[in-house]
Amino acid sequence: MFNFTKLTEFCQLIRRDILTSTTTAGSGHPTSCLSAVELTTTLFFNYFRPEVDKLIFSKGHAAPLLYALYHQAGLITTAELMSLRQFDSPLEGHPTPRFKYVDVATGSLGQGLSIGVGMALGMKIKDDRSAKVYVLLGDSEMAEGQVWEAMAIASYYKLNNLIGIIDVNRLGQRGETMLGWDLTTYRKRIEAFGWKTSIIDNGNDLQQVISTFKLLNFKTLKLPVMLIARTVKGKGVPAVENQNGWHGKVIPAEKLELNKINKKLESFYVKL
Ligand SMILES: Cc1ncc(C[n+]2csc(CCOP(=O)(O)OP(=O)(O)O)c2C)c(N)n1
Ligand SMILES: [Mg+2]
Repeated sequence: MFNFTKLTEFCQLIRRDILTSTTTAGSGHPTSCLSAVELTTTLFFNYFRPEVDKLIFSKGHAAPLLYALYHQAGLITTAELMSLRQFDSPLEGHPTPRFKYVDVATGSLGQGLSIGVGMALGMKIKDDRSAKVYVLLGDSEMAEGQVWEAMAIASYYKLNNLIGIIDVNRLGQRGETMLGWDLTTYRKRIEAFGWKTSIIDNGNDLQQVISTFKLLNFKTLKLPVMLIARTVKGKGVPAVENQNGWHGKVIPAEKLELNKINKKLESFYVKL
């Protein structure tokens, strides 16, 4: 387990990785990555075990965040990270199994939870008791009917080894989602589908995220769980935070002052 200080450093480094890799590539979805940094960093460094568990980015356009996590874990090199979206690079704009830590291609929104259900069911059949499946979903993605079909199946089979996280950053591709930041309605609907839920009022507050994960106590779960977290799209780049019109757009290098960011963070550079 990493402590708060270490996870804070990871979050900073991961934000830098997201921004440098997408700005260098000249395309990608940095604002969609930035909202989920605290959620996924806590999960990845304190709970997720790459050799045992499964991690599915159903909101596949946040692939640079996934690659940044593996980079900070020391499992891919900086050169690999910076090859994002180049021809012949396994780090495609959306995750595919060409990247060695990914089992399934995602990016066509709505499909990841169904895949997670299949994996979680498979683990049960194999009696693989401690293995878990984690699925990251976007809030606009929740409009996809397939997500709700997956939820119905998951509770029917009591898949207590399946954990979903919804990154409720209020925004979709072009404007506010149907529910905006109405976490209570998400909760009511998801519980009606037979899931346990847990709300995180500020999913960009690392301490809150850590506490919520601790409280969940994965060992005693009886049902699939959905973490519903209110976040800010673009978190960490004030000029674009919570702004419509920045979906799928890279932050121009001159806005980022990348050299300054790199210099400032150099002393934090850590590897597992
Ligand atoms: C089935 C499908 N329809 C449309 C798209 C295009 N698309 C890519 S990202 C996106 C918006 C996603 O919003 P949200 O789920 O809230 O994720 P965020 O970027 O806000 O984290 C859309 C519509 C897609 N990838 N898949
Ligand atoms: Mg969204």
